[in-house]
Amino acid sequence: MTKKWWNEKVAYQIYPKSFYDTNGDGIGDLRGVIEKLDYLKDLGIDIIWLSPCYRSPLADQGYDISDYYDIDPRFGTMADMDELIAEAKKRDMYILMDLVVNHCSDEHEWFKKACQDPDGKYGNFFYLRDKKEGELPTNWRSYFGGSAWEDLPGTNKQYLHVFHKKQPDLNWENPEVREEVYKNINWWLDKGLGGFRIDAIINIKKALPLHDYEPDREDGLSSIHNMLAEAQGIGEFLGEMRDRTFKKYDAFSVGEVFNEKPEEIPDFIGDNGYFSSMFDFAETICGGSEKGWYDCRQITPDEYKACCFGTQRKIGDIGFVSNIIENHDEPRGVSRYIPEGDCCDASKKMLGGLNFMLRGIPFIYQGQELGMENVKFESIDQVDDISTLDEYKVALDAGCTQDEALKVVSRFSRDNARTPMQWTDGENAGFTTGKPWLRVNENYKKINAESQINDPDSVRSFYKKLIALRKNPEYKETVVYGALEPVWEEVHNLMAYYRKGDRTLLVVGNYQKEPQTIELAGGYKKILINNYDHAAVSGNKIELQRYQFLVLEM
Ligand code: TEU
Ligand code: CA
Repeated sequence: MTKKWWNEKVAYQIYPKSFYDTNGDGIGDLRGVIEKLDYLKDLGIDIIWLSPCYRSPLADQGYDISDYYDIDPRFGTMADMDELIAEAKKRDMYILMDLVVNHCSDEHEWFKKACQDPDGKYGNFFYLRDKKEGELPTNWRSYFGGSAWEDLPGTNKQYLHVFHKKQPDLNWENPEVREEVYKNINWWLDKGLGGFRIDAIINIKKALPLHDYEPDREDGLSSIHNMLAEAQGIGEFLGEMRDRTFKKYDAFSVGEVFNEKPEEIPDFIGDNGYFSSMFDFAETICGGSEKGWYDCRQITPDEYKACCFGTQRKIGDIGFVSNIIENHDEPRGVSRYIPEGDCCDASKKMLGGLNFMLRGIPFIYQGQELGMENVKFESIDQVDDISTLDEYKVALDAGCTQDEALKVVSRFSRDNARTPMQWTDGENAGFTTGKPWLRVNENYKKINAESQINDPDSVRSFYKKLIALRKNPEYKETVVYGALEPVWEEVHNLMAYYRKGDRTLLVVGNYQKEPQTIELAGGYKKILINNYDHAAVSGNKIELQRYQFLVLEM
């Protein structure tokens, strides 16, 4: 594996709408990101991924772009963006934008022109089919519920949207569409962007000709996954995109890739892969169900471990995955992966440590470094996210009571991650002086940045230690590039692995509230990280306390 500039970095995801509001309109903005750059630098962050802030109707919170060359006024101006890139650069930091090109917004001019002249140039930018009474072009269910087909306004045609109806799919088979995408990427890279996170990219290749699949729910529709499983040849698009854009700039690209086959991993993230890296979603997928969130379950510590190790084995030293415990589409990692009732500073640090020390690039989602938790929703009216609203309906249709439906969607709601960042214990958690666009989590008095920054025992200080270890010249080679070898894999509620480079580190987490003893083969040199202030060592044995996490140098 050829070493690249981004291998050693630590990345942080910002959801701009909920990060920091500087003008009191209740919506986070780019000036807010600029103001908090020093906060991130102090934490040790190098790469910042911004969820979309392009011009957008925000039907899917910016994942529906109406102008790829503009900033939405709610987030600021292009001048703010330029300043952000420059200020980041001053601090040796890189900005990534979100590349959302499976679809655009129905308010994009391409789509408007397609409506005006569906048989003209822009009609071919989308998947359009003639409308037939009582019959849909295919029986696909969009990710956000209902048919993936919608009437093309003012015409006798329908258009495809695998996500929301305000997110028409772009036709990647059309070379003109691809040219437009590459032009846009290069325009941004010319501005000095570090690269992109690439949204929902697996969806750009459809199985052609479009056709029906076996219905998989009562609604008679079929999940998009069934179509994707059959689609062939996405590599041609992705390779072309790499060569025409990222490669020329040595830019960093991280793909939102879901259903890759093991033999395709070198194509995706090997040397000269389509992307620099891709996210590991094994943990987020585990426990899932095609029926809907109401049928999903929490995963156990042993399953969590199996997912992480499964990915590590699959990737080996082919390349670098990007490791996460949460993002803007997922509930908070600490609420999801720590058994109910056990969420506390020790367990939060353990989970953070186990994930952070995996081989790959660590991505921290805003507030994760504070141990931010899921929200307690009291009513469905408090929910903003389109996906959660759909899943609530799915749960009701499946026979759940309103209370049960609220409970299941609360567990998985994307809004858990989208509540405002908790900066202080003051009004609105210090996020805004106005009315926050989404309710602040009521636990902000207990969980906030201000109270953690100078507390050496805080979750944030613990993340700082993990980051500092990754950057420590003595350990960097091992923490970044060292091989990962699972150990005591079959031991229940214990997750442990070696990282072997020019040194050997043992990373171990007691993933339960009961103590648990491990026995080392030989001695160890020192304890590099500990989420407790001591370790109960006797001879070669260590009695790990409730959710204790250690990194030992062997
Ligand atoms: O997500 C793509 C995706 O496949 C899912 O994570 C999906 O959002 C989720 O299952 C719905 O609950 C990306 C973005 O991360 C997401 O925020 C966008 O909504 C989506 O693409 C469409 O752009
Ligand atoms: Ca604002």
